[in-house]
Amino acid sequence: MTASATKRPLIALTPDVHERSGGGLNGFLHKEYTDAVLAAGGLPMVLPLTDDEPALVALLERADGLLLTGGGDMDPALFDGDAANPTLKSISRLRDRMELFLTRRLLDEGRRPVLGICRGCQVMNVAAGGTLVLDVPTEIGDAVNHGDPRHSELVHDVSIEAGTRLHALAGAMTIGVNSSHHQAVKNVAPCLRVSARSVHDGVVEAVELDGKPFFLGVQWHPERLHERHAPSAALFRALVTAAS
Ligand SMILES: [Mn+2]
Repeated sequence: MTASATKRPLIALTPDVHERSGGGLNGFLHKEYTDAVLAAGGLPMVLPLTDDEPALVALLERADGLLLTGGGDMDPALFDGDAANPTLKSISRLRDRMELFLTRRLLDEGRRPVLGICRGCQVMNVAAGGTLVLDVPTEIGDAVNHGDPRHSELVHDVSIEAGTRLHALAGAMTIGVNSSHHQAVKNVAPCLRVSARSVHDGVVEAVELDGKPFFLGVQWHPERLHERHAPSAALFRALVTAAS
């Protein structure tokens, strides 16, 4: 039975943060994320930008799954990183608190699925006790350009680990991906495993939890590719199916 033949699962999405020029913050989300969830048969629900934990718990109770979206850097103090690193950008401690709370809650619950995209992949790793590369170009010599402005082009290859959930849903050992990140997973959290690496330089491009529940993060942007890139479409379908 397809997702649309029954009640369509409600997928909560975290908002990105925009600092207004006159002060204050906006929560917003690029349309590609909600379009990709709709195309996969889910109903997207963009969460308010808040760290009000009782409200987040109540919102999460309505949701069947969670999508952690892309955005700025996490505060390195969360994983003993160098807070003075000059490459850091767009840090929002409010967003960090919100997303770590939601992610840890579902990780502890162990029932509903979580998909992380770009920053979302990094949030999953930090939430579970891992660390991040603060800046791929300066910390990883001879890296390919992971900050490629051609956001909808397949700009580098990733090698997928056999036997992972990502391998099962991508249906290939090597796939091309887009890439607009300057950070990446460094030390993988104890409960997670690497499910893909950049072929050229070994940068971690996906992590996941072994077995159930569905808890998978990818470093690329499948929401910008899903209409014409089968492995990216499969990620959203897998999230919606796991939420059904
Ligand atoms: Mn990349």
